[in-house]
Amino acid sequence: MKAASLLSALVTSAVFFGPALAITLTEPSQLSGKTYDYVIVGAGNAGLVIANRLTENPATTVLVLEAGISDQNQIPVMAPFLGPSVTPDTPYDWNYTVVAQPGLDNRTYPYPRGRLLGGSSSANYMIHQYGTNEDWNRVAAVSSDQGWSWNNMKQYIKRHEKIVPPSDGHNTTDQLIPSLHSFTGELQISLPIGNQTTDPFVIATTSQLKEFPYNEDTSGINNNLLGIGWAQSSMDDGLRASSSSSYLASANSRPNLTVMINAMVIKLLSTGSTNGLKAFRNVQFADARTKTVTPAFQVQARKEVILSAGSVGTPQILQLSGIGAPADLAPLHIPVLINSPQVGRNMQDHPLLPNIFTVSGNGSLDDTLRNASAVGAAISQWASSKTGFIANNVINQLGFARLNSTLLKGFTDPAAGPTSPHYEMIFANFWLDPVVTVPATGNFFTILTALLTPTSRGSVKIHSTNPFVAPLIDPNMLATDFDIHTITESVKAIKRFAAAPAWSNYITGAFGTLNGTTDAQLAAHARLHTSTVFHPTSTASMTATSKSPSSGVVNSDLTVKGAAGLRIVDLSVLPFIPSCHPQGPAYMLAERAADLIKASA
Ligand SMILES: Cc1cc2nc3c(=O)[nH]c(=O)nc-3n(C[C@H](O)[C@H](O)[C@H](O)COP(=O)(O)OP(=O)(O)OC[C@H]3O[C@@H](n4cnc5c(N)ncnc54)[C@H](O)[C@@H]3O)c2cc1C
Ligand SMILES: *[C@@H]1O[C@H](CO)[C@@H](O)[C@H](O)[C@H]1NC(C)=O
Ligand SMILES: *[C@@H]1O[C@H](CO)[C@@H](O)[C@H](O)[C@H]1NC(C)=O
Ligand SMILES: *[C@@H]1O[C@H](CO)[C@@H](O)[C@H](O)[C@H]1NC(C)=O
Ligand SMILES: *[C@@H]1O[C@H](CO)[C@@H](O)[C@H](O)[C@H]1NC(C)=O
Ligand SMILES: *[C@@H]1O[C@H](CO)[C@@H](O)[C@H](O)[C@H]1NC(C)=O
Ligand SMILES: *[C@@H]1O[C@H](CO)[C@@H](O)[C@H](O)[C@H]1NC(C)=O
Ligand SMILES: *[C@@H]1O[C@H](CO)[C@@H](O)[C@H](O)[C@H]1NC(C)=O
Ligand SMILES: *[C@@H]1O[C@H](CO)[C@@H](O)[C@H](O)[C@H]1NC(C)=O
Ligand SMILES: CC(=O)N[C@H]1CO[C@H](CO)[C@@H](O)[C@@H]1O
Repeated sequence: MKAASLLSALVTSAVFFGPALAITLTEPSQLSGKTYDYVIVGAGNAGLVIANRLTENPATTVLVLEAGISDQNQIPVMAPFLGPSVTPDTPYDWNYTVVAQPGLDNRTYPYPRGRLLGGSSSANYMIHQYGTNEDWNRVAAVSSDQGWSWNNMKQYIKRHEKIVPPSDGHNTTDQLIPSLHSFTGELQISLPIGNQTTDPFVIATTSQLKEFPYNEDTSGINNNLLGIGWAQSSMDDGLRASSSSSYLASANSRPNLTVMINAMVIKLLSTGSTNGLKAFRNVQFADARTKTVTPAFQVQARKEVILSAGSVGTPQILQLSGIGAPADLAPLHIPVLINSPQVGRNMQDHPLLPNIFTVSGNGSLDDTLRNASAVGAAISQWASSKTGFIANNVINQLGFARLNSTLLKGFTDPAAGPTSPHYEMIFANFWLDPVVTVPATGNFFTILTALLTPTSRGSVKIHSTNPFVAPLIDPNMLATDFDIHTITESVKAIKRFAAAPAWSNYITGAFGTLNGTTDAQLAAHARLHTSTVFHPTSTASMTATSKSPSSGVVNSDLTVKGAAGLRIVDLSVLPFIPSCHPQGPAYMLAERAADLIKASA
């Protein structure tokens, strides 16, 4: 979003101080040669959950190595509405770009990943959900481990979430089902400030059109993601809640937890063997600020190294360490220590398509967002009282839907089950396109659609032995007939939505190529404007423990197939992308992983 550059230019005018993270270390050389029970690579969404849970036991020592910077007092990171300004191409971002995408007319686009404490949970748009019971039951089926089934996983939601009141304190009856939720966990979740101009129109449409029913709780916790309702977000009283502001903040004073920023992990080193398996208990790292691998430092894990570097970083580190497909490693002369052909394969992501309508009047946020003094005033208001639109997320409602039987004809249904959605709709009271700049004039309403069940699979591959050279990232967007068909149907669906009586005095037209009327025109619109919801998964995919590395990278307990002393805990292990925003699943996965690690110690 290019409105983002305006926002980030203005944030320096405001001053705000969050809680201090007292024991975070900043000089990688401080640690060289040290030994810990566990070394976690990546202080991201999942990594900090593990760090917190393992150090609940005061006898367990944990080191977390993070390449990025601190999230401390970073206004764009803390202010909910500024979420879209945290990336791309900022000090908080890895600044990746995808390779040319044939399904998108060979376009490329930025591929943000958080590079700071909290990882992508500090850089994301904060929408919070848990997926469907069918999503989790499919993980259980693929891994032959009932521990991943919904019936077991739902306990981790109780431990994880802490529902808090919305920052405007409004009555949330019918916007969330309190009896299903937890008010005592680690991460604060709340409903938005509900006074956007378009809020009543979105809600009215759910009673005007049977196709778009109202959903009283969009988290998925009631086993129903279908329908449209109020977004739940990881925020509290006008501030972002991330794995850093929650799980790390509450563990940070423990002397047995050490967190090091500016530490770029180069590779894992083989350390002999355990039970006939190659062990990888040494981690080599460098000072990320130097962008060179010398001098290199080393630390050792007594028990395990836990890779939590995310769906891009984790396969990159595995490949650099000689764990991967021989065909990927041979051209770089990296010795194959574990032949694990699925490393970096099976990548999935949710394609995101901004569909923009022109609207009458000036009730959208566009005029305000174009006005530097108005935005500056709003940021100052937020900094002093945490009120105003900067205290809110960028969207208030979202919804989920399935293709019906007619539209599924000729395809094998790729959804996790018959009640899991195929696509999503996200409603924004302004021009919200992460790639295309807002025009200089005009007022807009955006309905972003996302394909939740892509059948395309992509890849992450290194093309240099230098860890500072970004890997080739190929999400392979809209590469199959099903994917282009479904995203095209999602556009037709939101055009039906926007034609409801509720919008008759508001929406004035379809902007740009959204004006298409034929399937071919709308498919062309999709290929021209689709990018990402930033949800890569599955690049170190889980299969049953009995299966060999030819089938997948990790066992059902997340240990790396063929290796000892090495586990992966981040979204790269999910065999299928969940049919929702995946930070909730990342937290659930990490909560169970912590139990698995404690049980095996
Ligand atoms: C812009 C954006 C918006 C998003 N919006 C939403 C949303 O609204 N809702 C939602 O549910 N999800 C959203 N997501 C997705 C979600 O945030 C991620 O899927 C999730 O946080 C990933 O968690 P993870 O633990 O797998 O990886 P991450 O949280 O990305 O953690 C990986 C960590 O490892 C570190 N690392 C990587 N390589 C190295 C290395 N070599 N050495 C040391 N450290 C390393 C990284 O810096 C990072 O801190 C969004 C993501 C982005 C980028
Ligand atoms: C990403 O780009 C920003 C802005 O140019 C820069 O400050 C930052 O250092 C870059 N990050 C990386 C990892 O190169
Ligand atoms: C995309 O690039 C490929 C390979 O260069 C080429 O064959 C193809 O025609 C291109 N497609 C489009 C739509 O330009
Ligand atoms: C919230 O609204 C509901 C339904 O209108 C009402 O029953 C309830 O009393 C209200 N709660 C408060 C605290 O006002
Ligand atoms: C929304 O409410 C806030 C106060 O909570 C107020 O400042 C703002 O003007 C309201 N916005 C609209 C569009 O009504
Ligand atoms: C919106 O339009 C009204 C009526 O034309 C005008 O009074 C008001 O100043 C406008 N607001 C903005 C933010 O442009
Ligand atoms: C910009 O916002 C300020 C209030 O902060 C207002 O006084 C001014 O009229 C606005 N400018 C325009 C062009 O709408
Ligand atoms: C499926 O949806 C399409 C588009 O709304 C509609 O034309 C068709 O009649 C529907 N089929 C069934 C079986 O409901
Ligand atoms: C639809 O929009 C495109 C892009 O703005 C434009 O080129 C085209 O002429 C429009 N078509 C119609 C029928 O208005
Ligand atoms: C091994 C180690 O450093 N353990 C420390 C962990 O933290 C507790 C306090 O929470 C200390 O008592 C331990 O000595």
